[in-house]
Amino acid sequence: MKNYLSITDLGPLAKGVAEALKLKENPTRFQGLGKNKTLGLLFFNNSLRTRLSTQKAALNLGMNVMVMNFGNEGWALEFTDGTVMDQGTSEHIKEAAQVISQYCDMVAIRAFASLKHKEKDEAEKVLNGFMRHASIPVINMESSIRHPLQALADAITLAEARKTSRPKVVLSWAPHPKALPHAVANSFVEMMKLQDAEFLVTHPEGYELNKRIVGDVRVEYDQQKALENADFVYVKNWSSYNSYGAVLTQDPNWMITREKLGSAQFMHCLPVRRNVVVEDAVLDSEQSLVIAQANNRTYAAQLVLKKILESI
Ligand code: AN0
Ligand code: CP
Repeated sequence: MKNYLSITDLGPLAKGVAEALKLKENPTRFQGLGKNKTLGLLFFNNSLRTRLSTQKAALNLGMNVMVMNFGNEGWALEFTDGTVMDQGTSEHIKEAAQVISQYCDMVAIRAFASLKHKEKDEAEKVLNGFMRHASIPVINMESSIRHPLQALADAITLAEARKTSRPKVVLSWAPHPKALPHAVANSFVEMMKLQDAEFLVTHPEGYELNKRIVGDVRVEYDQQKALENADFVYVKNWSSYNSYGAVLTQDPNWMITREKLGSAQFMHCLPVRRNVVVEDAVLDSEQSLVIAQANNRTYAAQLVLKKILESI
């Protein structure tokens, strides 16, 4: 594998999940593979899990890691070709990507959607800028459209926690005071399309995700109906896609409660706002898989790094 931009870059998902679970059994087995190889982690946005789990994965493989926060520490980058750079930006992606390619053997990038301009976000200027101008493999640590390391960790968690061969999995929108990106929900949908499961999405009207990603996945606007007999409830807030970036409602009736969850297992990518998205009683119960999901981020990243190391 050369780059990891979406879950489909991995090849057969079940095989990848099985390999990640093997890595989890003995995380330092391939310590020699990453010797003298350097991973660069570039953050244009905040992170806890992605930053530490990807670093941990690299260390498990014997790699060196360099981390840079572009938000406030790097030069403001320009992404448009032919611009007269007499405004806010100090360095063009052309130079930055080539320079980083000399210091690192692969580069991982986090650059969220602005949620202001749909077309600009969907052009993925940061990720694609590095794809175009870097000469090393590129890994997506959450871009405007996708968060495939999260989706892979979620697939690993589902494989570990499933009690039936074809579980019912529901992706439910939940309220949040801020406008959040669509990437986690998009990648979860893309991953679930590769699973043998009964999968549906529930959200208030106006919160339809990108039709090109959802395709013919069932959408049920009645949350209670959607959650009936669910085995897994994956919860996430996202802002409106059609009214791009808008918070149309914060209706607390969409919060996940213990009563709504029933006997299902609860999933969330974290960070989560307690008693807004989901009540304490769920997060503090045995039915919550959120800590296991965060743990599996390490093995998801480790599988991705290993596959790229094997190709360079
Ligand atoms: C981000 C999001 O919703 O995409 C990151 C989640 C992994 N969450 C927040 O900004 C709270
Ligand atoms: N789930 C996730 O990506 O968390 P961070 O934003 O803390 O990296």
